[in-house]
Amino acid sequence: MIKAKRFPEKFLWGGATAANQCEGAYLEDGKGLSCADVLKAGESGSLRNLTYRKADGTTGEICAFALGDFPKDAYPDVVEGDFYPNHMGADFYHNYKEDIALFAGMGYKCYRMSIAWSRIYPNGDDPVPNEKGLEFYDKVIDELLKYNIEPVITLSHYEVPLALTKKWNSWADRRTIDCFMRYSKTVFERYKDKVKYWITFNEINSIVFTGWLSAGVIGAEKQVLEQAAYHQMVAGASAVRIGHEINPDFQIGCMLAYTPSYPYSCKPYDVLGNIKTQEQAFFFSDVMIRGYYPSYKLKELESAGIALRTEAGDEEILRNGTADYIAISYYMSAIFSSAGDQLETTAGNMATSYKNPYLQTSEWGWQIDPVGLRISLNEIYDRYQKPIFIVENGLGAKDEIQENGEIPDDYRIEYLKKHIEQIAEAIHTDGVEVLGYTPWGCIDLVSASTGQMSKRYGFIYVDCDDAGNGTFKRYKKKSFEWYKKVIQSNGEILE
Ligand code: BGP
Repeated sequence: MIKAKRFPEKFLWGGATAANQCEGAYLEDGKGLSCADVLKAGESGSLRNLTYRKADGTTGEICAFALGDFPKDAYPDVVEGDFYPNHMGADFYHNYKEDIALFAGMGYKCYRMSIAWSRIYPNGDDPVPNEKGLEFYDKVIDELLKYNIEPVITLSHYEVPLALTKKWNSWADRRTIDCFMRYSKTVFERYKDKVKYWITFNEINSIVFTGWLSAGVIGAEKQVLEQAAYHQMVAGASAVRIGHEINPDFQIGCMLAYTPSYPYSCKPYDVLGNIKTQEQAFFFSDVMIRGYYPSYKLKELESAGIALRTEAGDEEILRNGTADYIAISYYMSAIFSSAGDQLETTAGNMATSYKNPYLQTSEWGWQIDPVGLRISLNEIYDRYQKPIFIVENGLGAKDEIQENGEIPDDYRIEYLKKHIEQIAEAIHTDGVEVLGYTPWGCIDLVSASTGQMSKRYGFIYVDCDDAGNGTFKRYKKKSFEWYKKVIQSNGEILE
């Protein structure tokens, strides 16, 4: 039996989901459309398309991860007859009581979820919030608290109200900051005595790879995406300040999709290029933790001929709204090589990577690297000395129910065990402050990148296939009982 060291007393074990991927009920109780609602499933595991409608009524689709050629006279929209997996998700909206009871059955200390902005402000800029939307989250949060599960809430997880894209291309326009502030204030005030942990934007650095999922932005021009990222960071810092005014005990984090990058060789240009690659993610946390645009970013913008549109007072907002902790998702590591195309590539979270000969990959080509998680924790903690919350990690796999009803997902247990061992090392050997661990998709849900249900991450199986057929009944996988023991022993028993 592997015995890891016990984790800190208040370590937050739990699981993570996002509203757009698990709730379903995409138009129920006054919810508006969001940027996730126009995404179809990708063909056999490839990246997803979004659908659009042109002014003359004709419709079409385009890869949501490459919007450079988005037609000028079109807007993203739901097209009758097409199938949109997020419209049903895992139907958490109608099953939240049963699902939370299952989370409690595993002994969760926390549950990372997101609030769908489009349930609260269906058009993004409505003058008053949709009470029905708030009532749903009242019920979910109260249900969690009933079991002493601490809610950890992401304000914006790949789910911008679609109306804001139609109006002014969403985060590319400064007016979206005010809309986001109105929304944040509404939920901060509503839950000020019930929720302590908040995250502003899911994987804020993902805007580099997907302006659509991340920010509801059409276009691939650097100018547009840099401006949208700027607006999100000003909004994130404002949310931290307003949140602390509403409740000084709030812990408000920023979040990165963290993929540590290794130089392919000790060639100085591999090492230098690797540093520059890592700055693409660190730029976001540098702003949100240190409170200002770093010099390397200013130089990069200058040499790209980009002048951001800013307003007086922005610098102060960024300086005074630094985040309390850093949340990360961690799935894989990557490699930087100055040799370019001569190396074999593999798929990854948002971006392709060079293949690392020392690592295995998942069925979707993501490189499995538990030590990379320890490396990440060290790199981030060394840079900021702020607590880190691992709010996503996990293995997407095709689980099969056996005839006897069991779902033997030993590969997932193995994956998570190896990662937890490395977290223990980071805490006990390296002295990193880690707040908690919430494996991704703790109940099966729709994949963000491919739209598949069959890319499953959960401890709980949901009977639904890629075409939305199934009973939506919930089944415990083998990993369910395993994770329960991990939590019960506070990380000491990993077998
Ligand atoms: C992260 C997202 C999640 C989630 C996860 C797994 O980047 O924050 O929303 O989906 O990746 O990715 P996928 O669903 O594409 O397998």
